[in-house]
Amino acid sequence: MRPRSLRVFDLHPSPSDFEAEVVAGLSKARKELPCKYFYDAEGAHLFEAICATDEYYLTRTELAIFREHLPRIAELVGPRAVVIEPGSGSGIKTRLLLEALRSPAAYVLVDLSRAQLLATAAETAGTFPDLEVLPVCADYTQPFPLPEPTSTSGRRVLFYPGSTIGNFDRTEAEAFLHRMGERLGPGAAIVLGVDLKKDPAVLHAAYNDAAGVTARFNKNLLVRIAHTLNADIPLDAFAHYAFYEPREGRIEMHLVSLSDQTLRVAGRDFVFARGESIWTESSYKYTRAEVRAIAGRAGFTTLAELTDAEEKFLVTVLGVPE
Ligand code: AVJ
Repeated sequence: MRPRSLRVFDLHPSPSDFEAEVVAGLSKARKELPCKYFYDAEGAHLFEAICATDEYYLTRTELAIFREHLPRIAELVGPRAVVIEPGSGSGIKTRLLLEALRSPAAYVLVDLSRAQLLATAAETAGTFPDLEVLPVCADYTQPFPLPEPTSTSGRRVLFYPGSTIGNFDRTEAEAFLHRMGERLGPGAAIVLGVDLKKDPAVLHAAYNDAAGVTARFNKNLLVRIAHTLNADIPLDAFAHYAFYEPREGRIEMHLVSLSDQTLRVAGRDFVFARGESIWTESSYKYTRAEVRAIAGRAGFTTLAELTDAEEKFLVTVLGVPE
């Protein structure tokens, strides 16, 4: 098969953004790093490995919900949909959705990593010859262009699975949904995957798998900084530390310095005391009622709430009123 040429809408996110954000994060009194930078090639690979661990129930549970309820989702979305996916990951869930929909018109995928974006775009175009594939290389937490399909199309549907929304705090999550609703316009839909509040021991285990894959995923951020920002970081000088904070309803993931040490990153010195942490990620958990409330305040109506028997994970379909 001749590969179709794909036009990329490129906002050119650059390595200097990474450097500036790392320097800014490590300069704070409470050091932090943006979790969107976990996903270089190695990080994306480690994330796939996390999804396969026994402890990380999220991916497997969400996939089971999709497998069971896709006909319902497809019915709500309707024919000739334009599927928009911010942060296109490995693409398994997207493939399932595209297969279930009735003659989807276009697939707009938005990702920071150009290599992963192009790989997923090419693969999807190969699998769905009638689909217009429109890759956008951008940081989707910032304003990004929404390319229009050339063919006639139906509903716009934002596909945001995996509980990725959990990386926003609650205020940001609502603001993000609100922005997307305005952007997508009346009649649009969102298929949103959200991890639900549950026994903290289950949550704790999901971010502290016995094989240490999550620890490697977390530390890979330091590896990435060491490689791309010319830093010398002794990896065994930091510990992976993740815990559930029930009042905030979130997993916090940290890298904790095991000694007094100074890291030289991008020509600057960052001083760490023993026990000091870099906050690398939050994963907020919700109740069904909280999701409904946030969606409502963001201007959506809830069209469907799909969950597993144990209510571990929620897939909700939201609509922008016409
Ligand atoms: C991809 C952001 C949904 O927060 O559960 C997995 C990333 N971090 N293990 C999550 C992650 C640690 C994941 N998200």
